[in-house]
Amino acid sequence: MTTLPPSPLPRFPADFLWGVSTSAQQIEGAVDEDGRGRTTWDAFAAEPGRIRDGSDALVATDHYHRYPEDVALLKELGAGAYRFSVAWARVLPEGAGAVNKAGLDFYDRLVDELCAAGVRPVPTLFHWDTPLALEERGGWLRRDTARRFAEYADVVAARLGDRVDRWITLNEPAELTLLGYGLGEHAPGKRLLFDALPAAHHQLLGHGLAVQALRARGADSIGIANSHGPTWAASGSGPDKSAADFYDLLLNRLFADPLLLGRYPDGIAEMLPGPVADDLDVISQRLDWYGVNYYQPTLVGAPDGDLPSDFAGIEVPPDMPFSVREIEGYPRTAFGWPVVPDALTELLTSFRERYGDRLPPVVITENGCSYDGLDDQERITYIDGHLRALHRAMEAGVDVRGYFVWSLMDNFEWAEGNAQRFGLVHIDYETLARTPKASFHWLRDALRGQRA
Ligand code: IFM
Repeated sequence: MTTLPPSPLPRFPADFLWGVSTSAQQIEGAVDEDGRGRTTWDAFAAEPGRIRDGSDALVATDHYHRYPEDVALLKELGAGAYRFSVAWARVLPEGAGAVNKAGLDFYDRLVDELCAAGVRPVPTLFHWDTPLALEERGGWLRRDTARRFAEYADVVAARLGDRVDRWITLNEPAELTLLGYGLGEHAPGKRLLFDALPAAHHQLLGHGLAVQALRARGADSIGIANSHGPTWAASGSGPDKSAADFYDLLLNRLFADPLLLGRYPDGIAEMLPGPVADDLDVISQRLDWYGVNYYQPTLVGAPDGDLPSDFAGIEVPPDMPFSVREIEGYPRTAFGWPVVPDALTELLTSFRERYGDRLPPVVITENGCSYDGLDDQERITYIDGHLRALHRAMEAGVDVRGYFVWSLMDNFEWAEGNAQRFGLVHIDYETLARTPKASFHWLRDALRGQRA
């Protein structure tokens, strides 16, 4: 069933970290078990019309109960590492205060199982599932949430730090800011447009405070998973170029500049709640590595009412100073996202140019695609193409240390529900049976080839 692409992959360094990723809300289920608190996504998914296919994440893939089977799949795949996320509300049901021992016990068991299978655990502390109790007090719009996040990081590190040596603080603060607080298409469903910016700053501050907390517990390999992609101007015209620059600022620089340069792009700091200068010292602490989630480039032009304008399938309000255009001439995933491996090389080499020595070693913390079916040849072509593109970036001098596929298994794809399937392993949502797809077998063989 597996059709290998024409030539073997180029060889990556022997110590390159090969992994796959998931997140708690998207796979765990068991939302009312063992004292877990409610999350913003529990509440959001329960609102009629929020999830495109009407599904929810109450059971998801039932990973909470089936994690031994999932770890066995990781072992069979030959993954060197597994990036999962810890659900804050399982550990601290109210987001702060009393620790739920049973919640921590789950991650303890998972980490033990991974270590026994020879798979390195790489936890992400926050992957969008804000405890509802904190959201009701203002969530990431409020500075206090950053402090609570650092306290939570300390609790998790105290319990897992003896077996975990690589940590990720946040996943994609850009998407939570834009989609969750800016456009209201994700939880917590707020449509604040540019008034969402404090949520970006407080997540970054939470990241910095969590780095301090983790280091105080002895962690020495800490990163963040930021989503980035090249922004292409729709034409060489001044208005299109300015619109593309603005979009690049929102998606890329707003989140990378404060972390890597210790400053916000011009004009942004004035729009943020203070004390921003002091916060920037915390935010820009040295990172051991920088996680990049890459999916696609974006073609951006000046606002134009006659052109289709969306962001990842979401309509962009007409008052935005840019319009997102269709990228023609490339294959598309089931989600409609253009498949452009070369843009990964472009992204990484442009980051190297922009940030120079301030850019720590890079790890691709997510890359993947949605396609249907078990014989997913398109996913094989996608991963193969992106690995070759990654290798070209390394040959061009970018220091890349690892690559994680999104995702180990099909899962709850946020506002899309169960309809978009990103997994190497197929989930039957009726029976919860796991079936490795052709891409799983292909990757297993490719990883064997790298180890040979
Ligand atoms: O499923 C998401 C993940 O949670 C964050 N990064 C993008 C993936 C695909 O949309």
